Amino acid sequence: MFCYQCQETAMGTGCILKGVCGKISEVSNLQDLLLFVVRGIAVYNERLREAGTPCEEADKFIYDSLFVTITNANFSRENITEKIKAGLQLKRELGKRVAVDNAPDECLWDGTEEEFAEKAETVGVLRTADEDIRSLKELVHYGLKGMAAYAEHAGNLGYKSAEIFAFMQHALVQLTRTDIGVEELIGLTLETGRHGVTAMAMLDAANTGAYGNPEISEVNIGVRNNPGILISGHDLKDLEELLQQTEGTGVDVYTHSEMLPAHYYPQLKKYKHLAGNYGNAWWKQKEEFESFNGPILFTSNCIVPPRSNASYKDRIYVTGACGLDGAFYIPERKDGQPKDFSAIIAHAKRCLPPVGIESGTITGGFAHAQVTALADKVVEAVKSGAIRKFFVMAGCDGRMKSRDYYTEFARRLPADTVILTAGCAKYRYNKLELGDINGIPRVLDAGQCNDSYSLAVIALKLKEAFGLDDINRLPIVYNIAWYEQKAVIVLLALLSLGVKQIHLGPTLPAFLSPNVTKVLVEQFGIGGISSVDEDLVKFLA
Ligand code: FS2
Ligand code: SF4
Repeated sequence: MFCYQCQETAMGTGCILKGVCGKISEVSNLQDLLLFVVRGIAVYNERLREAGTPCEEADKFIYDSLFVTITNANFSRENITEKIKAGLQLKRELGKRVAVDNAPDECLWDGTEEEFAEKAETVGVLRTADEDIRSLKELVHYGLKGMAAYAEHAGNLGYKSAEIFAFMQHALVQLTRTDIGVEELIGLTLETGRHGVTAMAMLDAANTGAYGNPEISEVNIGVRNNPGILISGHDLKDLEELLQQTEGTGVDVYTHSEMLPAHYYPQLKKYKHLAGNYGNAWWKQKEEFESFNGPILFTSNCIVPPRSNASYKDRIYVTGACGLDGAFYIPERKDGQPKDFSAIIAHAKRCLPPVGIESGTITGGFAHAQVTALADKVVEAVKSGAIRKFFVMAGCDGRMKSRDYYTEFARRLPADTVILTAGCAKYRYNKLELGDINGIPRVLDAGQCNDSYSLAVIALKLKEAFGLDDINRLPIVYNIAWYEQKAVIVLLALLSLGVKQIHLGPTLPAFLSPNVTKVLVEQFGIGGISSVDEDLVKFLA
């Protein structure tokens, strides 16, 4: 195996024996093979699209498979093997419908399960010898994975975009090319960012269309005295159906990590048994799931494989793109019917109520509509000098000790600054008492990493309100934490909107070669972080 797609990659260079995330070598290789098959399907489907007859099943298979390979989504050998088999079958069918001249190996190769392991060894990241080409190809792949996650959640709410499917597949086709150069790949990277904005806007429309605009909300972080189900990941449709099916059963529903922003939506918070947010960011689950007592449902990435002696390992349910050997899989919707959550609900009834680990509330719900409603107040506070600067501290949290930087940075920001956040990075500081400025909380949580679009909209609205011609003239500093590939598409989206001087930490991606990093530094002013002391001086200057 060789995988360097996330921030926690081994030694800061690449996981080669086993993933720091827990992904075993065999699964990592199978994921590479799945991506290889997906690229072949994209080649065929692009031809079909040119002929005016794209295959919808291929559209779905492609984004679903990209999502499956995102960090912490799917650890199941069996599940990924089945996906490869289904992909090969789909590829055969597409091959009967359309001819491809000079077809790449991605189209030509076929094989049985016995042959998967050998082929997988040859189609991973290291298949590309040139480190800059490899770096850019992987950067695009990772951006597409993030985009696929957004497409999948939006798709579950009935929102689809032919433009996004066409671009995703076009990009995958370009990634099969062995003659593609650095310039072309840089162009493709920026194009990925542009389509990332479209995908994020679509997901925003899907979420707000289904559940209303997020509004300022107090979320309980304590527990009640009923059995509960803890739902993690990002899929709001799964949560809604779980809430509908648990209503009146005596089972409460709690959110973990990135499901927290569900509490901000009017059409979700109306459920009285949506009891609160339990615990912290994804990486703390090994301790927090022990004391939750009830079953846990993963709806998307954020899985940490449990230890062999974990008390909760028989209480794990997965659905959607998720996979974990030994976990109970809740099948997809069929014929317009909701998913069937009866097994997890029955399981919850046999469990004790959760043990409280915190008490009190946290406040969130500052997505673009809510902030726009407060715009006059915000603009006034900036004009009067009550707010000196905004710090976009969106992105991911993770296990590394170096991420204490973000808690310390937030704690030491002066009282006339406001943090704009989205993603699980917020757990580094959303329980600090940072106060407010004229009633505006100093931490404005727009939602999930999937809602980072809101931060872009807020910046564009502020630019308009201040009559500026350049988004970079706003008093906003970008100090973003990344971990996995959804943060990659957010970064590319921000670059495509013209945002410069983004600071990315706690470390720069291992997949950026020195030359590619140089381009990002020179063209976009991207930088890393240093110490809290140094950065406070630099960013406040
Ligand atoms: Fe957290 Fe980052 Fe889980 Fe998001 S690790 S913010 O992209 O997917 O949440
Ligand atoms: Fe390593 Fe991250 Fe890849 Fe997991 S996802 S194998 S931790 S680089």
